[in-house]
Amino acid sequence: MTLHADYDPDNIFAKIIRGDMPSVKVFEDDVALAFMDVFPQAEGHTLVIPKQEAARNLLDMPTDKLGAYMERVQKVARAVEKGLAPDGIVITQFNGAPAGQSVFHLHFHIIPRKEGELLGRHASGQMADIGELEKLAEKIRPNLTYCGKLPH
Ligand code: DGP
Repeated sequence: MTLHADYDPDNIFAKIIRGDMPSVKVFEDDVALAFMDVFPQAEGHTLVIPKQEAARNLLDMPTDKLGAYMERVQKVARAVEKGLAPDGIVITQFNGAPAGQSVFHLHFHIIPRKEGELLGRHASGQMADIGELEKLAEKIRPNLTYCGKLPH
């Protein structure tokens, strides 16, 4: 059911796009916004959301808008890699509450992984310290300009 419900314009990520809710941003243009997850599953956990579309999930996203959005997902993932030098990166996305989705505005998770470190629980636990998120964002931001030209 949650796969095909109406888009709620007051979901938390829509508020972040409008500036009604604060976030620690790492990247923004007219297509996408990337910011630090406040319930990180690993240090540097970053979210990338489309800015113009009222898409609850990947299935809702207009196909012709997907390419430009995914380019931003890759761009941010490359900057996370350059900035934080993880051993691996999980890039994931959930569709519908039964699949694990808790915020119903399309987003990709970029989760840096370190060898031997356990992945934290999804969307739970203690809220991260904003100062610590800001320090991580500062390491990611400078790398965005070196991570591929965007054609759109
Ligand atoms: P999902 O369960 O896939 O819909 O992921 C939602 C993610 O969003 C989850 O990892 C926690 C994160 N999150 C929830 N509320 C906020 C918020 O207010 N700000 C930020 N930055 N992240 C949030």
